[in-house]
Amino acid sequence: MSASRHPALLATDPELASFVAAEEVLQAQTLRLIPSENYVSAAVLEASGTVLQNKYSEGYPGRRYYEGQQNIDRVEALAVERAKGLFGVDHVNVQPYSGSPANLAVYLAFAKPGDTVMGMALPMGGHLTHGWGVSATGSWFRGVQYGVRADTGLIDYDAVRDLALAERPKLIFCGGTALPRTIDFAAFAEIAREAGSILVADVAHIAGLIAGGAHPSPADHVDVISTTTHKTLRGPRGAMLMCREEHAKAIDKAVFPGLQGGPHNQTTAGIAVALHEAAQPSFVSYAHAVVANAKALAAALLQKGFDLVSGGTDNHLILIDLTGKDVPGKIAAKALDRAGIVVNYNTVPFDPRKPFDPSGVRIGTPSLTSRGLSTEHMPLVADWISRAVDAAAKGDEQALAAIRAEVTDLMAAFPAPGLPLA
Ligand code: DSN
Repeated sequence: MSASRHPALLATDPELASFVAAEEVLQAQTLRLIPSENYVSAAVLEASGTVLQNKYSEGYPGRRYYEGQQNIDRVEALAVERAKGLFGVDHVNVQPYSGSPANLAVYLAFAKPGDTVMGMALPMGGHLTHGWGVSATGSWFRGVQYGVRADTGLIDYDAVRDLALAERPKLIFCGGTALPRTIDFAAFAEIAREAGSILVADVAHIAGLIAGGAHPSPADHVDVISTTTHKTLRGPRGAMLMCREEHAKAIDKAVFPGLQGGPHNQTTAGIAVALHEAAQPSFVSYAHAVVANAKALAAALLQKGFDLVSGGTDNHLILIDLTGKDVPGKIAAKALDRAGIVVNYNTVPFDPRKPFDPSGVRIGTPSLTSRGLSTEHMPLVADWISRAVDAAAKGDEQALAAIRAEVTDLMAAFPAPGLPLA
């Protein structure tokens, strides 16, 4: 593998080109289990690196503040139409730069500083932008937070309802970043209706599963759907806001001119391609395979004696609670990395440890499924994880190196989309 895949970059800036080439090798040779990551196709990569990069186009198709938008308008309109068809929604804005700005635009559209907003607590599996204290959303707004039950690890919808009725928040967010179970959008909708709140489904993690029919859709239940485009949806790093027609103006105005300037047109093009790919029958198979792999991996990990938050998974994500293994999440994650298995350390609900050194490890199956690994490989993946955690406990670097060699071997047999062959 060499940097000659990018000859102009290599000629102009060999140092930077060498970093990119090294990243290509790393992504090709490792088992990537971070549930918010994926491999985009070569087509998405190409679309994201086009001359659309050269354009400014503040405004929306047909209503721009710059001339020369003949082609840009068509690109953005195509992305919007594809998203509307795929997710069954009235209105889509494809301009948010990423998930956090998309969520901030929702606040701008519906709330005023100081208003009460409600979301899942970050350590319980929520997201920073759902009103958590260290985020602007938690300091400019009054965040009240719900969590999961200690005995089941599942969202306690009665407690969510009690909190919503007591606080009457302007906004309620459902969804998060470490939720291994199906979100009951209908239950949240009923609660939001009773509380008089705008309901926002942040489906960043599961958008691809929804598109592929492997997770229920929030489209009929919520006011706004917020999503990134680069996780299970397998597009470039960007975001979309989707809503019913009645909220279209408020959302568009909040994104531009409320929060952002010119959209990143090269990203919009990549999103359009990813949406086209996600509308194909093969993506339905992909989404279901992601879930099947996650369930098979969870079952294999349970057999190896791991504790999983909520006892398993319904989606693409597994949260391993390492409390019983006496290896904290960070030490395990770093050892797994040395073994060629890339994960992130994560808090578990009611974690006695601090977020920068928590008790859990978060894993997921979107990337390995994109490479074609199937349920038959999941016992081997669980075995590697188990051996690496044991090796971490013993400080056995040789064992980690041996796992890394096995991982590299298997990955060579499953080329990654968008990457050169190792
Ligand atoms: N950083 C993303 C994740 O890893 O889940 C959420 O924003």
